[in-house]
Amino acid sequence: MTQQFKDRLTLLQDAHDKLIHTKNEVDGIGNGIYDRYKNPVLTGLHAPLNWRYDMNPETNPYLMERFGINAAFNAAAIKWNGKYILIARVEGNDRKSFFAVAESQNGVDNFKFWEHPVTMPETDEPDTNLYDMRLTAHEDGWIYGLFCTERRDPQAPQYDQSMAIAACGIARTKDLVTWQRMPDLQTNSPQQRNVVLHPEFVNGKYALYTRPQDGFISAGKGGGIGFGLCDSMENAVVDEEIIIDNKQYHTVYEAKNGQGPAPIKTEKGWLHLAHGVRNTAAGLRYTLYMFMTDLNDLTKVIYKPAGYFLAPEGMERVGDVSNVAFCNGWVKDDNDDVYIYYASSDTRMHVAKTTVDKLIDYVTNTAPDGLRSAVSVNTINAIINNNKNLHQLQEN
Ligand code: M1P
Repeated sequence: MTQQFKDRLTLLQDAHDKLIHTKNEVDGIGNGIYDRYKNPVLTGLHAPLNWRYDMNPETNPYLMERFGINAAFNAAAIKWNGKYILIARVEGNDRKSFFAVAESQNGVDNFKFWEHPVTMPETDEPDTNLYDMRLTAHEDGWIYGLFCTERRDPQAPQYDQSMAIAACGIARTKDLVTWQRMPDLQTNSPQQRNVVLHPEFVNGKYALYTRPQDGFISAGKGGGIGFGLCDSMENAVVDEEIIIDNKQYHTVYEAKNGQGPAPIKTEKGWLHLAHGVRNTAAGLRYTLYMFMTDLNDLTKVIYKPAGYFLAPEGMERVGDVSNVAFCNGWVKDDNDDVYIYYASSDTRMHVAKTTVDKLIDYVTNTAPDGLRSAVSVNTINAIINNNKNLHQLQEN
């Protein structure tokens, strides 16, 4: 082993060690709804060195990277054996995504990948690309991972190498290491992404949030967050999808939307976090928004604050697909703290921390979208006038 090799190895190891042991802290005064943290919790550079480098000086004398990791983003999340677990979409320089588990003791820093990425079994129709898992600890005793499986459209003409079909892949596990793969979800929609399993049975059936869509990117006649029931996850078929939260003109979910992680049950209703997409001259803009559904009727939205809950800010705005905030994982702790794991610009993972109480307050007390500028002005005026009255009361 040459001195050059040794020195380079030390530099690489020190930099990696420093990155994964950097302490995180709350960023600024925030908006009172949640606290953002300063550093990303997971990036491509968090990938272990021995995934990326052949450490043998004989076969890799320059200690050059043999497998580049481009990004780590859109992670599912769960609290597992007392640890905060992310199952990230890790993307190689070759543009193929795969899943990899990372864990942290406190949920905000020191996330460390497990030794190997997830080996996800394939169906008879191999996946070209896998991404955006949603984890659900279902009351049937299994942990399900639902994700997007993407394959080239078999109808695509030879000259078109971009036409793809997105479907919902389904796998389940008891230990997050060994996964049982089941057939992909069948629905009446030509494309499916952002499919999420509800954690409880509904009338003895599995309940799924779906996102019917006509094209790979464009929602077309589809779009909206759908809801459907199926008898079994071993051969999951949803015959009917009811749209519970539609796309809407001149909102942050004008072009399309999709359910984020599985909803959180509270005494007031089910808390949902979703992403909304609108088009701009600079391309699509993805932000997160929230709504609440009825405890007894999961298809009924009972609260929905106007606009976005979280939008990409600062460095979050830039990445492989800029201007994107995306969330498919959150953790509710036993003390009702909530860790929201969101990705920025298809590149890295962040955390924002809040509580169930704050989220209920936000969802139930923020005015809904009036869908017209004049209604927004009325909402601001109502706040101003209340504050004025409060001021006068305090003076008297
Ligand atoms: O690039 C932004 C996102 O685009 C897709 O999301 P959706 O179908 O909801 O618009 C997905 O490819 C997602 O992974 C990606 O973050």
